[in-house]
Amino acid sequence: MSAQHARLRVFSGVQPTGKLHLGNYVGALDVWVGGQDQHDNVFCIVDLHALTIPEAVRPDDLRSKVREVAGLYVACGIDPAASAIFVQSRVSAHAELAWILNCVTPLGWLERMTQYKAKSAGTERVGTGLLDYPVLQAADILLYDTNRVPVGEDQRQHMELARDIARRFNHLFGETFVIPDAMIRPSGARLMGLDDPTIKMSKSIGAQRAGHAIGLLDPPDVIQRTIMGAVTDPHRETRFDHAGLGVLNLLVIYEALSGEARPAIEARFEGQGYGYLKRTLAEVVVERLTPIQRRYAEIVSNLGEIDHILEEGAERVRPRAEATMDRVRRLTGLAERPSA
Ligand code: AQP
Repeated sequence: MSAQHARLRVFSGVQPTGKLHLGNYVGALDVWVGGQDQHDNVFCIVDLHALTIPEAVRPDDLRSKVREVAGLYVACGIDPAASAIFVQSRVSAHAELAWILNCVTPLGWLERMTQYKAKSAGTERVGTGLLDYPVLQAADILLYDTNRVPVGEDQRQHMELARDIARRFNHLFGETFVIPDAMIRPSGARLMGLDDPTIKMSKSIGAQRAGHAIGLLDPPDVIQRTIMGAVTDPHRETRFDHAGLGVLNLLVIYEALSGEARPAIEARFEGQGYGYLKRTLAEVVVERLTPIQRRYAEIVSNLGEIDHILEEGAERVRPRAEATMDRVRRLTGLAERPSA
């Protein structure tokens, strides 16, 4: 049976690819920080996932991105004393469990994943890793008896899959895995591109198009320019239920960062024009990101400290991962049963 722990176990991760953006912050990091004191936290930098599009991988960039993401975790408020922060590939149980879960996952389940369909569309050669990505993600989560997974809306389908895989394994081999729940904030779990509010703010598109995303490390003038250039519409509608997609996105970002209630936000921006909304939002974003950027600069001035945090985090989680693997190996016949 799964290990019991008094506080809910939370697991989540970010890929060390591209520039982390405001969507990653609002949809994920800020939620992690908000629940940090109540939960038993495991936060991973999922570098094995970054290999799923190998053409995009530059080995030196990957190494430095891992440290950048770790630095941003801490700068955003993840306390390494309260939460384990580690790199996925340093705990080999992730890859081992992914293989075993592959063997219980029907191919059709993976082919249905919308992210796989979107990322493989129009691509001549698709790596098996891209199809298999959600199984590795399920392994990441299930390895730690995770109860809650704080993620953005785009991960909802992968979370359902992780639950299905856990149930199927439990059915085939006996109760092993805790069935995890996604933790998705009611508003702000899917920030949209500022240059195109019909698509989600994304790292890969942000790398190709200035004006798409707000990077967590963007200087204030870039943040202001990006927000002032955001796509809106010819109306002057700033009510959440009536606004066009672009304006709604700005209102949702404002709501997530200001913490103000919707009626107060609507009253603040009513009849003011979009220029005022954008200027006010830019101020709020800069105000939130400036201290994060300051802390980040301090943290990365000591890369040895970041490496230490990551090593210590891996040491903390390895025994938990091994305990799960022990159960899995015994139940599947890969190891001896416990002696009676
Ligand atoms: N636009 C978003 N709004 C809210 N949450 C978001 N997340 C991603 N985009 C948004 C959440 O951030 C966490 C870490 O993201 P990731 O690195 O695993 O996800 P990602 O999908 O690779 O990020 P990108 O920027 O969108 O990459 P590409 O360009 O490859 O598609 C996750 O919890 C995610 O839900």
